[in-house]
Amino acid sequence: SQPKDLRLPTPGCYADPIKAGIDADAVFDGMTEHLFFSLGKLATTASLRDLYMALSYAVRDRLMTRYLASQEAIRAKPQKTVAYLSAEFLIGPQLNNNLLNLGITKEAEEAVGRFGIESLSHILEVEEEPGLGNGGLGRLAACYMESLASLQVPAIGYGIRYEFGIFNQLIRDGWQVEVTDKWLKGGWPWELPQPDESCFVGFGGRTESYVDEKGKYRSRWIPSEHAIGVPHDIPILGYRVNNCDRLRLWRADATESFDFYAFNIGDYYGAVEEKVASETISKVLYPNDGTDEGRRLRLKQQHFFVSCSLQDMLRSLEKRGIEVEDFSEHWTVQLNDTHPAIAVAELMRLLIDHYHFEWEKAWHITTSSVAYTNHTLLPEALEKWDLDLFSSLLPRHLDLIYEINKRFLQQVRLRYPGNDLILRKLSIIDEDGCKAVRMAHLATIGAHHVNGVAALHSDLIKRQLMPEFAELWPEKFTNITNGVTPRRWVGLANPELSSLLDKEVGKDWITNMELLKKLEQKENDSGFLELFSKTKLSGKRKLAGYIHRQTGVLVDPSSLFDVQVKRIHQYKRQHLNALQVIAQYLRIKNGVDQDIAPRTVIFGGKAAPGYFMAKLMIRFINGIADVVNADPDMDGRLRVVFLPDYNVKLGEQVYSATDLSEQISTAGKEASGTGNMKFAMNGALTIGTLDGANIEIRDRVGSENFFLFGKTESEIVELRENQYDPKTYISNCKELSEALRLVEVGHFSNGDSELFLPLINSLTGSDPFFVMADFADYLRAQDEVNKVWKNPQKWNRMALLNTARSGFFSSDRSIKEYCKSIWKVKPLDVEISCDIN
Ligand code: Z15
Repeated sequence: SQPKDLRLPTPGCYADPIKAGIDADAVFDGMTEHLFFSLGKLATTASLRDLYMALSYAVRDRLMTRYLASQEAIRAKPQKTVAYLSAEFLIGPQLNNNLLNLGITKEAEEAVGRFGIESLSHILEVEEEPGLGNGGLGRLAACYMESLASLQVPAIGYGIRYEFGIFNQLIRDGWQVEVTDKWLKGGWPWELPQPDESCFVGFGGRTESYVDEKGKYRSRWIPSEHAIGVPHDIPILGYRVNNCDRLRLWRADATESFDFYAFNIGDYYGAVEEKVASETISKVLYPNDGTDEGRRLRLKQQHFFVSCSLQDMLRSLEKRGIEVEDFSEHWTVQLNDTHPAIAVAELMRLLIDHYHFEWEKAWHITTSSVAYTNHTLLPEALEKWDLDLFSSLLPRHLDLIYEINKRFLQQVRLRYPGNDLILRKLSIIDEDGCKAVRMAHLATIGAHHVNGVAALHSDLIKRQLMPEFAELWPEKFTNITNGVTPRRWVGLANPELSSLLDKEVGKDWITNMELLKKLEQKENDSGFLELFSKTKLSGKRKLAGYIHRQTGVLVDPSSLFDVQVKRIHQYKRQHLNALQVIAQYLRIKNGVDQDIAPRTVIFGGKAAPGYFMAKLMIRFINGIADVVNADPDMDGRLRVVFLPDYNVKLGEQVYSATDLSEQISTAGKEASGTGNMKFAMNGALTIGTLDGANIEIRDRVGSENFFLFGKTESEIVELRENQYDPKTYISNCKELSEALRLVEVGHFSNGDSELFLPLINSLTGSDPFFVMADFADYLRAQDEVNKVWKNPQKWNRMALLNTARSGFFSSDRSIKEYCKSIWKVKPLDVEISCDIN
C-alpha cells in the first residue's frame, strides 16, 4: 500500500511547520549523527570540512520535508509548472542561503559553537561553489529559481551537471591563467542523484520512412550513438515558505558502462572510446560569455539536456495520468537564450514520432508552451549551426526544421506577396555564405513570447535585431527587465545593512523591496546616514583584509572604493576605466591633484580563454597596478587592484564594500546588466552610460543620484554611420593623448613598447566600442564623483536613496511579471502534514 501522509523524519513535529525540527539542539543532533553515520567521524576528530559536510547534510535533511511536500502538492492539485531551460545555473554557495531561507542561521551558529567553532563563517568558507555558468545569464537563472520558490511558484530548472565548471582564474606575471574547476572533488552535499529517472538521448545516424501498423507513412530517426542522462537534483528552498522547487541537472553516462559486444569481438579500445565519448558530453562548461563557438560538442550538450528535460516533462504527465495533449496546461517552457532552442524541434519530434500527433496538433502544443528570452544583440553571440554539422548530429531535427520553415515562409508569402528579400531575412536557414541554422529564428517562430531583458534592449530587439519578425508579430515581443534576489544580494551579502533595514523599515523588506521606499524619510537624518555609512565602512574593512591576503596590496578602507566586476569584454570597456586611472595617476604625478579623492580602483572578472584582447586587458590593468602601487608619489591617493577569480562568493564580499559602481559599456551593447542592480541595492552610486538597465536604475533612483556620461545609443549609431574617427577625439583631449602616450612608451610594461600595442592600435584605429569618443565625458563624470565624495553627507544621502529606490530590481518583481504576462502560472501553497505516531 502507498504511504499517504508525509511524515516528518526525526526528531518530530512542532506546531510551527517552519520551525519543525530546526532548533539548535536538532541541528546539533543532526550534525552529530551525520558525522558518525554519513562521514564516519567522531566529533573529536572532525575537521572543519567534516563539520561543513555534517551541517550541510543536517540542513539538507530539513529541506527534504519541504521538497517532497512540494512535489506532493502539485500531484494532489495539478497546475502549471515552470520549466526553466538553461545551459547555465550559477547558483553559488548553498549552505548559507538555505540557512537564511529556513530561518535557522542563529541555530546553526549555536550548533557549530558546540563543536568549538567560533564563527559560522569558518564553516561557510569551506564550501566549493558550483561554477556552472559564465556570468550574468547563468546567475540570472539562479536568482530566478530562488524567486520562483520564494513566490511559491511550482518550477523546475533544467540544465547540465558539468563535471568542470568555469575555470578558476590565477594571475601570473599579470596574465590570466586558467585552472580546471574540480568542484566535485570533495563530494558536494547538495545534490541528489536520481538514476531511476534517467533518460536516453540519441545523436547522429539517419532518418528513414516506414509504414506503421495503420498503413500510415511515418519518419523515424535511427541514431548512431546514445547517451544516458542521469538527473542530479538540487533542492531550491523559498524564503520562509514550505515551497522547495528543484534544479534538475543532467549528467551524461555511457549507455553501457562497456560495450560488451565490441569487447567480445575484440574491439576493446573502440568500446572504451565510445564510453568516453558519451561521458564527455557533460564534462565541461564552455567558458564563453556572449560569443558563439559553433562547436559540435556544444550542440551535443544542448540537445542532450533539452531532450532529457522534455522527456522528463512528458513522463511526469504520464505518471500523473494527464493526457499529453494537455501538455501546455501543465508546463510552460522558458528558453534562457537560444542555448536550449533545439527544444522547439525536439518537442515536435517527440510529439510526432513518439506520440504520433498530427503536425498541426504538435505545433499547437509546442507554440503554446514555449517562450524565449533573448539576452544579447551582439552578432558574435547569436548562435548559428552549419548545416553539415547540424545534419550529421541531428538529422531528424533538421528535417523538422525544414518543415517548420516551409510552413512559416508560406505564411510570410501570403502577408508579403512577391517580397523575396523578407523571406531571406526571416528564414530559419541563413543562405548568405555557408548555410546555417539560425537558432534565434527557430526560437522566435516556435515561441508564443519573445522578451528582452531591459527596456532599451527589448526596444532594440524590435528595431534592430528582428524588425521583420516584430512587424509580423508585434504582440509576441515584450520586455521583462531583469532582477536579482535580495535574499542573497542583500541578506547574505550585507548582513549589517540587512539588520539596519530590519530595524528601520521592518523585516518584510526582504520579500517586499518596495518597503525600502520608507528610507527616503531618512535622507536628511544625519544620525541615520552615519549608521548607514558605517555598514559600508565595515564591508570595506572586510574586503580590504581579503585584498591584502589575496594580492598583498594594502588598501585604505576610508578611500573611495571604485569597483568594476564583470566578465572582461571590449564592449564592457574595462580599458576605458584603466585609461582613466592613468589620467588620474598623471594628475597626481604632475601635481594637479587638488580635487582628487583618495581612491581604490578594484577590477575583477574572467576573460574567455580564447579571447586575446580580453586577456590583454587583464594584463594591462595589472601593468598599471604594478606601477601605481609602487609609486611613493601616489601617497595613498590611488591604488589599483585586480581581484583574481571573481565568482559568486567573492561578489558577496564586493557589493557591500563598494562606493562607486562602474557600468560603462558602450550604449546599446549591454543587454541589461545585473551587477549594476546589486550595487545599487547595497548603496553604491553608479557611474554609467545610458545602456541596458542602467537607464531604468537612473530613472528610479533619480538622475541627481547617478553619475551619467557618454554617448547615447542613437548618437553611437550616428557616429558609426558617419565614419567615426577616434583620432579626432584623441587630439581634442590632452589627458587622453598623454595617457595613451605613456602606454605606448612602455611605462606600464617595464619599457616594453610592444606588449600593449594591439590594445592601443584597436583604440586609435577603428575603436569598435567608442572608448575614445566617451573618454572626455567619462573623466568629467569622474571629477563630479570626486567633488561629491568630499561631501560625505551628500554622498551618503545619494547612496541611501539608491538603496531606498532599488526595490524594482528585485527578481521577485521580474518573476511576477513573467508569471502574469508570459507563463500564466499561479502560486501553490505547500503544507507540511504532521503525523507523529
Ligand atoms: C550572458 O551572460 C549574457 C548574454 C548572453 O547572450 C550570453 Cl551568451 C551570456 C548576459 C548579458 O550580457 C547581460 O547584459 C545580461 O544582464 C545577462 O545576460 C542576463 O540577462
